[in-house]
Amino acid sequence: MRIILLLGILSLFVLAACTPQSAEVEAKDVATTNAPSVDMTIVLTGENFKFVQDGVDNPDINVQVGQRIRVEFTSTSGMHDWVVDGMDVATERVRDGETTSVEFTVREAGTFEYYCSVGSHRLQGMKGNLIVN
Ligand SMILES: [Cu+2]
Repeated sequence: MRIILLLGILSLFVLAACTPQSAEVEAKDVATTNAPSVDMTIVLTGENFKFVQDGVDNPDINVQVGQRIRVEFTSTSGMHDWVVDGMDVATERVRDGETTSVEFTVREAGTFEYYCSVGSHRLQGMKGNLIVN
């Protein structure tokens, strides 16, 4: 009887010592690894052969190093995409009425040409400048 009581008390100590506290830690880690929030959303349309933002053709787009940028791009006529020269950034190609988007974080200051990579659209003037300050 004494032995059984002793074992019972011992097992309580063992259980208390082994109770994990790692569940809370893991939950915090998950919360901090969510996708970064967007600092600026740029809405652009494309047509033959120019980009338009708020009625401005091939606008200068000004952003800052460190910003998370989202570009929402819609073709209003023809097949187009939006590509940034010198950055690993490009949307899918979309046709009339289709919308796509791309998100990226700006890493480097400078002036980068954005353009449409379909056919000879870039040569025909479908381009502008992404200016990073
Ligand atoms: Cu195009």
